[in-house]
Amino acid sequence: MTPFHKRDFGPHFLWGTATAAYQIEGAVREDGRGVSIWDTFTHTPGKIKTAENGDVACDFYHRYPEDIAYIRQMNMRVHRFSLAWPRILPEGRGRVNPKGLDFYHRVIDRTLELGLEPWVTLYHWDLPQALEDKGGWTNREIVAWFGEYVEVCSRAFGDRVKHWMVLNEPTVFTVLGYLQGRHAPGRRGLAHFLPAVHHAALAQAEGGRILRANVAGAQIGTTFSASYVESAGPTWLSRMAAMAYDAVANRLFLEPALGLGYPWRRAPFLHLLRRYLRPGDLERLAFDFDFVGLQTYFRSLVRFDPFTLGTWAQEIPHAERGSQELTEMGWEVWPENIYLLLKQFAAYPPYPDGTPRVRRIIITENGAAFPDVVEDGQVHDAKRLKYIQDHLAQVLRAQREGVPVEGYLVWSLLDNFEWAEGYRPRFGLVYVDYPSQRRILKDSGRWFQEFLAED
Ligand code: IFM
Repeated sequence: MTPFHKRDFGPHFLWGTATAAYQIEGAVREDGRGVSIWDTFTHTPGKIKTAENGDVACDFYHRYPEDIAYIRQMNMRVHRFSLAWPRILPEGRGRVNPKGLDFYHRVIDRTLELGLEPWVTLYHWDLPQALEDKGGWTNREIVAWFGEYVEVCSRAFGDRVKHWMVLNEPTVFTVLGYLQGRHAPGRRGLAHFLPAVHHAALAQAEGGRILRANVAGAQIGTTFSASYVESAGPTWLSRMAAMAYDAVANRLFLEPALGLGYPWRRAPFLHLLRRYLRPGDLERLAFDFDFVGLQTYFRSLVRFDPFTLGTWAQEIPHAERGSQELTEMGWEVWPENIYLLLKQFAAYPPYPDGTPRVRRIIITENGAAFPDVVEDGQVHDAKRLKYIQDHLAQVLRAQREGVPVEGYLVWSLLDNFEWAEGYRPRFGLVYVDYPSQRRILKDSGRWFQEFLAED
């Protein structure tokens, strides 16, 4: 028995699942799709732990009717998915690929036909390679390239799609892709990272403005990776390091969007961003989003580290924290993290006219990877289910304390390609047997089916 009911979350609370194009679609060479930075990266030896790639993935490109039906079967309402920029504009700009648009029209049709709401993410990391060849996110022109892509998508789908998210986790794709080189496009260093941050932050707001202009009745959001940051020690240096880490992990893209500018007081090295600012940019970074997408999996316990330039912070490895449980990703299970983040996100001061800065929060991703075993055609994923239930209890706790959290989307609908980790970590409510592409609804998915069937 869970200590809560569906009705405790309120009649309008949104339930659903989230996915991303490159992680599930496959069909990378079909119907005129262009090459993305993830195609290039996964085919470069040594980049992916298991030497795997997204060429076939879950074959969602062909199996989407059956896959979307699982969301309906679980009695959920929201189907969050992302559009692949190179499917729609194979060279990133200019020529539109009608077959790419057709595919997403079919996905949207199927979603609506099942009585679900399509929630579309515009950018979930699969930048067209042709644009990376011109500098990618480090080139300021990307704000216009991205704007062109948003124009095409909003005009094509805006009559039927009313929920939009501009970027997925900009901190993650700029830190891993342009600072540490662990994700595509594999660049390293502040000289790549800082311009990428500024241009992504500008594109985030610009995308919002284009959607507002083109889509009548749109609900516009964008999503942020987050991890509640704690200082591992009581010293002043440790607390300063935790503050700078929090600035990068939780505030770098959120605060400019909220009209608060970059969090440079908390992380002085961010003043280096000024090098890329042009007159009027600070105002252009702001956009009045209808909702904020919060995505979280773990907390960050941080200590002072004299060798990490910039934040002077180092995260204590999850395995060294004495936690009871680590997920397949090696992440500590610590459910209170989601509650503390919800409180932090909701605590921003209102705009001068009194309207709240953060109006609604949707948990646009939360979930866990654990090793799954198929037994007699079933997957008894008790650990995943407990992780989700414990996190939901913390979401409810925050909501009861007045935080405007109005939805929870599970990462993910299907097991899928987990970027540099390959296919080993399984996050799905639906198990995917990759060689046969057979699907099995896991116990966690069955739990949602029953839980959400309640009045
Ligand atoms: O798989 C990713 C997703 O693409 C972005 N958010 C975190 C997930 C799990 O690592």
